[in-house]
This record gives sequence, structure tokens and C-alpha cells, in this order.
Amino acid sequence: MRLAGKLAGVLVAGLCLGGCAASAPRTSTPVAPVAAAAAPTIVPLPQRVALEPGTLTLRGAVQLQADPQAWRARRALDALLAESGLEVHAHAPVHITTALTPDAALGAEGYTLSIDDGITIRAHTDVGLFYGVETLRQLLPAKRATSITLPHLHITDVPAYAWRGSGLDVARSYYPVSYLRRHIDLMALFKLNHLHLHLTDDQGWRMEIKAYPRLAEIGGASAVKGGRSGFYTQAELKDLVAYADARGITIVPEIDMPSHVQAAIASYPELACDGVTNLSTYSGVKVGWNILCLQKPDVVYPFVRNVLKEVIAVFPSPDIHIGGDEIDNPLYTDFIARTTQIVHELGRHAVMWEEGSRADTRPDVLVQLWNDNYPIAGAVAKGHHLVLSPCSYMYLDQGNYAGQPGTYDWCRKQGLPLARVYQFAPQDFPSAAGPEGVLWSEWVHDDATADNRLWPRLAAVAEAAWRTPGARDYADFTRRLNALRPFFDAYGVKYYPEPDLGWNRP
Ligand code: TNX
Repeated sequence: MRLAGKLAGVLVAGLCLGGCAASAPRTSTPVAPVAAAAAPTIVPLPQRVALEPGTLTLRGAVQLQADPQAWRARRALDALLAESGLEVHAHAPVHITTALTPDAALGAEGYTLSIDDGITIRAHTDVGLFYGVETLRQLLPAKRATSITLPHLHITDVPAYAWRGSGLDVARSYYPVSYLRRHIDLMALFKLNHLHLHLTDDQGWRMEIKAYPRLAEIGGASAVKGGRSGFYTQAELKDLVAYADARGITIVPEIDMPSHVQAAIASYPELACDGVTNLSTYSGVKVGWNILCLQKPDVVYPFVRNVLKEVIAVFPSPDIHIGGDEIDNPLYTDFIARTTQIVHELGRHAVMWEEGSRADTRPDVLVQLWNDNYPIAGAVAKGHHLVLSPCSYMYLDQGNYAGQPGTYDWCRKQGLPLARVYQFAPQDFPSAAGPEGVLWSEWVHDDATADNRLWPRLAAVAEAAWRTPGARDYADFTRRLNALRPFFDAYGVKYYPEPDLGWNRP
């Protein structure tokens, strides 16, 4: 990901449908009363929505004029029409058009969507058009309908932040590829664009590395107590990368080093210092008790380089996460400096957890904040951009409510209810790349539990990442998100029945 600056795109004035914070920018565009079509309920809220008089009805078939160069948008539109029961006919009365425009003001991800006597999506890029299609998806019913009535409107939309992330810890407990695909679908629905996979930790090594086959054989066979074991072949990961790319999503792989490596040490004991006797796989939840033997650079750095070479061959992401959390060692900063340099030599940018900012690294290394109170000013002063995961807003392994069974509360005793996540203000951090909601998996061992922790809270992360800073309103957000419940149901998501959404009622 390249960061031209704090904001990913050009911001346009917002029009609030249903009440906004007093500070929200407003336009003078009148909101017209709309007959027979409900006000649109879109999450994340577009930067500007102008309702216009009149409605458009879709029935049976549409004509399609899809920009031939925009394959992501075309694929998504074909799928959306098929799911909505709309056929494509050359003589259907309503046109749907997608068109790439030279107008660079919409940036890499912005789009416009107009509904009048047809539907027109314009964008500067294929991904921008894809987001226009995802907005259209939210405007159409989640289930097939014989007749669909839409309000005339004009939307202009660009994201506030370039990094809109979901982090999944597939290391403590493995997630099936089918879950990851559905997760990517849901991320795309909410315009999240970075899927950070925490692929390795003490309890498991999940990526096949051909130069070190025991990592997957031994490290892949272990998991946290009660969790799922397994590993992804490189072929599976390449497929997943392509699946994500077709949906505008970059998969950011993380190989967590120099600690959190018991699965690697159990697979290749020479990575541990001489005299270390605990060379078994691990299924507990303690952290910070093992380390690659940094006194053996001739063993450790060839391993690091060889693993990262295979990682970059599978993941085209410009950003490669090297971990770097929770370890106290005199050679730690040297390790971070060397490893971020290896990533640079391999032609990518490193991402590291906040502690890595103590090391001497290039400023293009991204720093991921995770402790609310970490003194991050030093990293900012050195020029690092920040991926924002302060745990009291973004750690989705903390409860949906205080005391939720199967959750951590070390970061926030009251848990992280939807409203709390929504309140996150990335604009408080200089040089923010954007927010990322992270789900650690010490206590998340199956798909249903993951759903419960991720949804609906990731939708709040998405709006915090997309929406113009300051222009957010929780009551309006819950109204819009509640209307999208049928989409979650259509995907079979076992979401947390959030009381603020009225989802506790049958
Ligand atoms: C801290 S955040 C960790 C993870 C744990 C998580 C549990 C970070 C960089 N390290 O190893 O899973 O807390 O909430």
C-alpha cells in the first residue's frame, strides 16, 4: 500500500440521511421526499448522498454496459444480478452502466453512483467501480425480489483512509479456507481492503514453506488448546490472494518473529539457542517466553530470508508483516533492523508491531499500534505511518459486553461494545494509514465464535475507516446497519445479537 498522505482520497461534503453529529459537514442539496422507495441504508455511509425526486423500478431484466477494462466490477455486477434474479437482455428498458473515467479526483477507490432512468457507476479505477457495485448491492434487497424500487439519487464517495483492515489470527486456531472466502466477501460488502493474516505463532505455523517442510508438518499440526490445527498450501494461499484481489482486498501476511515462534522451534530446533530444552509444540496462551536464537545469526537470518522469499512469492502485497511483538532481548532492535532491511531488499515494505519502532529502520516501514498508551509519537516523528489497532477499540477478542464468556478483558474490562468500536477516531493519530480490527484466536476455536466476535463490530471499523473524520453519527449508523441484517442472514453469519441494533429480539 502506498500512502500519499493521511487521507486516501479527495473528501467531499457529506449529506446525512437521518441525523448526523453537529460537526458533520452539510451541503445545501435539498433532500427530496421519495415515493415508494426507502431512504438508502448504506454502510459505510458514503461521503455524499443526494436524493432526487422519482424512483426507478427493476423487474426481470436489465441491459448491461460494462466497461470491458474493469474486470473486477464486471465480475461483481454479474454475480449481483444473478443473485438478485435479474437477467441481462439486449432490449430491457433499464440500463446499468459502469464506466472508467479519466477524473482522477475520485482517487484509487472512489466512485459515483447515479440512479435515474438507469443506473450509472463511474470511477477512475476498476476497484472504484467495484465499490460502486458493492454500494448497489446494499441498495438491492438481500434476497431475490420480483420487483425492486430504488430512489433516484446521486452518490459521490471516496474513503477517508487507505488502510481499512481486518486482522485474523489463524495461527492460534486454524480457519478453513471456506471461512476466509466468506470473510473476504463480507469485508468487500463493507469496503474493507486489507486482510491481515497472522500466519504463525507459538501454537501453530499455518503456511507451507517448501524450504522448511517441517514448519507445516509439525507446526501446522498444533493449535491452542481446544483450537483447530492445519496449514494452508501455497496453492491454496495463491487462490485466496486471487479471490481477495478480485474484491479489492490485499492479503497482508504476518510471520511473527523473533518471539512467538515455538511452532517454528519445535519444527527446527536449531533455531533455538543451545541449551534450550523445551522444543515441543505448545498449546497454552502465555507469550514472550521463546525466541529465535539471535546469537546465532548464521542460522537465524538465512531462515528469515528464505521464509520471507517464499512469503513474497505467494503474497503480492506491498506490505509484509514481520511481527516483532512482546519480547525483551538485547538483540531485539538489531533483529528488527535487519529483518525490515531483508523485506526492503526483497522489494516490499515491512509492517511491524509498535515495539519495533524502537529499532533503527527505514521510515517507510509501517508501525501497527496495539496498546492505547504506547508512546507512538517517536515513531510518527521518524516518519512512520500507522496501522491503528489500539486494543480498547480494535481488539475484537475482547468481549462484545463486559464478562462475555470466551473473551479476553485485559485491555478493557467493560468489553468493546459496538458503540465503543464506532467511536474510534483515527484522525487523532498523525500519519494514520487507517484502522484495523484484530481478532486474536486464543479463545476463538470455531466459525460461529469468530462470527460472534467479528460481526457486527467490523462494520463499525469499516465506517470509522471510510467516513470523513468527524462526520459520523452512531444513531444513524445503527439505523443503517440494522437494515442490512438480511445480508448477514443471507451469508449465514452467526453475528452477536447486538442490543443497540435490536438484534436481541427474534
Ligand atoms: C497481544 S497484540 C498479542 C497477541 C495476543 C493478544 C490477545 C500483539 C501484538 N500481541 O499475541 O493474542 O494480545 O489479546
